[in-house]
Amino acid sequence: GIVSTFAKMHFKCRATVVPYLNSTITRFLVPDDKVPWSVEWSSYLPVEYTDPSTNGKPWADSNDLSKMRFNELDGNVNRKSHNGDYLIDGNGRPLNPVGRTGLSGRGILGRWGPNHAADPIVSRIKDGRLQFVAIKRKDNGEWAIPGGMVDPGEEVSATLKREFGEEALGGKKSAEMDNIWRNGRRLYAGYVDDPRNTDNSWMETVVVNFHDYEGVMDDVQLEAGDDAASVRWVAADSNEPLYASHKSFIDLLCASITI
Ligand code: RP5
Repeated sequence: GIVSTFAKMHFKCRATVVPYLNSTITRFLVPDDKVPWSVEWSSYLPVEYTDPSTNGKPWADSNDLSKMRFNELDGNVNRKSHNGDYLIDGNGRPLNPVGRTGLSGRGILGRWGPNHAADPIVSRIKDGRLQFVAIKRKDNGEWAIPGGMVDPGEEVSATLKREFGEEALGGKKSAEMDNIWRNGRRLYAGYVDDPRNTDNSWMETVVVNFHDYEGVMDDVQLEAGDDAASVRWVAADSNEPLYASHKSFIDLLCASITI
């Protein structure tokens, strides 16, 4: 099925046509057959990169990995993967569960190992077509589901509402949205093929669909905010490219809703 396919191979985090986000770094080229760590590749020389601007940030790990409890809940930082236990290499660094990315280090991500996010898909049927709310990301200009990082100790259900509010409702409170948040359906939990992933840091997410059966969203004013440059309804069956693995998530949505 869709899930097992896209969580077993990655493409966007191997791209060499564009430099790594906010840098001039280009990844070491990794062909498809060399992605799995189980395939020996003695001449593999990933580029080492940890964005210096992340150092000392409250949301970022230090570079002393010796005290981090990988594959566990480490204080209030969740270092467990949705995909089961991940490996630790000879230098004590977590290994990307899908495989090589051509870049080692933490990149621009905050955590060594999994970086947990949540993606709310707010959907409706309008004029006979399934639509969902999408935002345009400020970091790379791509259209995306308005997801975001789970704060340490935060419940995923809270992250979903908070991120949608910040990015798609301009940070404004909306009483109508309470009806939407009542019925969530989990579509996916696991690895994301995010362009920021490295050999040692990667994105994971929980995708939850909130389908508007009652036309509640007709009275909700969408407004871009925070990390979003714009917001709009997008037809789920349009073939618009989306950020990271988001197109696969929308495919799961399409497969689960009858029009
Ligand atoms: C993606 O990055 C996830 O699917 C989620 O949409 C997003 C979270 O990162 P930020 O939007 O906070 O940068 O991998």
